[in-house]
Amino acid sequence: MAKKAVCVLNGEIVRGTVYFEQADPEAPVKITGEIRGLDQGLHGFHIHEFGDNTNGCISAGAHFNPHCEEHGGPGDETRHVGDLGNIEAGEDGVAEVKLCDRMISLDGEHGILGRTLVVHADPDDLGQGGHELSKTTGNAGARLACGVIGITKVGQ
Ligand SMILES: [Cu+2]
Ligand SMILES: [Zn+2]
Repeated sequence: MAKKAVCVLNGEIVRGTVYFEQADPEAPVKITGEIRGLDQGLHGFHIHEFGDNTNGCISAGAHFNPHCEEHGGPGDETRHVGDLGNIEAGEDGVAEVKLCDRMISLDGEHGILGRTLVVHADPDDLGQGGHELSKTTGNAGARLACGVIGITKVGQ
């Protein structure tokens, strides 16, 4: 059965709403939505391990990584489950999110419900930047906005 989830991203300036939809547990997850208040360009976009925002986005912990892999890009075989790559904002500071991912799920071992979606200040180098943080965070910089992913009504 189809499952649907939503995340309301809240930051000082950056705000947005992102939807996740999965037709069945084996299907890819469609990710759609809109995020505003960004600088033009690429911004790292990840699922972080914990659905905890008690001290802001920092409490969400590291990238969701149940298999202890290195950080990578969404198309890489070696990646964190939570590595969704980048979103791109236009001149107006708005990023239209339209992604499809085969690694995350709304169920089971790769389930993202109850975890945190984070938008970063800088581009994610997808593990290729040669920076000391490339293989852990993609050197994507500060956490501009985040929100916990929750179950929502299907067909909404
Ligand atoms: Cu992140
Ligand atoms: Zn990662």
